[in-house]
Amino acid sequence: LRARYATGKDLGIVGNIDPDAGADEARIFLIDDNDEQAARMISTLGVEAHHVTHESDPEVALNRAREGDFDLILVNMSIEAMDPLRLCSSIRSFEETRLTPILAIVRHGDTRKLVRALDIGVNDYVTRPVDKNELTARVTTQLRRKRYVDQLRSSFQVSLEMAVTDQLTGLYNRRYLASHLSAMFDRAYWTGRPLSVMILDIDHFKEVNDSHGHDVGDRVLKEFAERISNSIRGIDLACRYGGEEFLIAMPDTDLSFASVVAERLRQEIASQKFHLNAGRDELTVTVSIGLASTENGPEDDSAQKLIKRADEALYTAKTGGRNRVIQ
Ligand code: GH3
Ligand code: MG
Ligand code: MG
Ligand code: MG
Repeated sequence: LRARYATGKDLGIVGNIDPDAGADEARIFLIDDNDEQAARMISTLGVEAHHVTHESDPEVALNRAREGDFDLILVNMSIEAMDPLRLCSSIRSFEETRLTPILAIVRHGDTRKLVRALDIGVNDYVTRPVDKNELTARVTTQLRRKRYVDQLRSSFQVSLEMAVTDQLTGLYNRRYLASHLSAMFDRAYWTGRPLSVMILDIDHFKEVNDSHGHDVGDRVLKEFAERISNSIRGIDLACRYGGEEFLIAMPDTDLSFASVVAERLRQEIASQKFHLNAGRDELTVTVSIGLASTENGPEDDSAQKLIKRADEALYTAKTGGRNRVIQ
């Protein structure tokens, strides 16, 4: 998640869609069993510095289309070894080429085939004999559109990830937790399986900031989040709940198992020192943990109540002396 977020950010694409970015490096796939016509098209497209791959066997072409990561696929609609309409609809149905634009090459006057091709999802067409300028113009249009859609999609992906991710730690943020935890709760409710929640609050964290500075505090939070991530299962949900507070939701987990996990985590935090300043300094950090589980009683009728009870247990852990797990 973090890697993709960083990649999107590096591209600088948020709010900055430029359909001409990288315009000269298009990969075009030409499926045509008419070698003479194919050669003419390749030389026309070559002038635009596009990289053209040609395949005359439609069966082979289907596999190459899926593997080639092409920006545009040109299909001769008079190809003989396979129904070209079936060829186009297969290209549309594959996950890898679902969104790849298809430009059909249609015999002049073959309106019936053209209409069916457009119906299947072919994006545009040129008629045979192919006019060089028209081919270039229509290819350029499709490539621009493809680049625009690609950029929109990755920009949307970045926004989506930013909306659910805590910037400092890379964990989910509290906003995401709200929606996801109630879904987890509903599932636990209907399946009758336990759901446990633990809230972790670093002890005397203000003192870490006061004696080592805010940057060191940030680094401790990052490492703390990493240790949490490394100690939970794939189905568990970890989020940064507040400044130095974290929440872990564990589906299919009863209170006794959750307390084993929490106790192991507490001990690991307290015993493994946090390394600061490139390993020159070490710092001991402790954490207090409050636990609650759906199996505790019928009063657990919402995710909010579950959190509230974990929070109350955390308060007891704090007032009881910190560095402990309370359920
Ligand atoms: P307690 O054991 O009662 O939890 O004591 P505490 O000092 O951890 O609790 P308190 O709530 O008094 O202080 C939390 C501190 O966490 C205060 C705040 O400056 C710090 N903090 C919150 N968010 C961040 C952050 O993103 N970075 C850093 N460095 N510090 C943060
Ligand atoms: Mg706190
Ligand atoms: Mg506090
Ligand atoms: Mg604290």
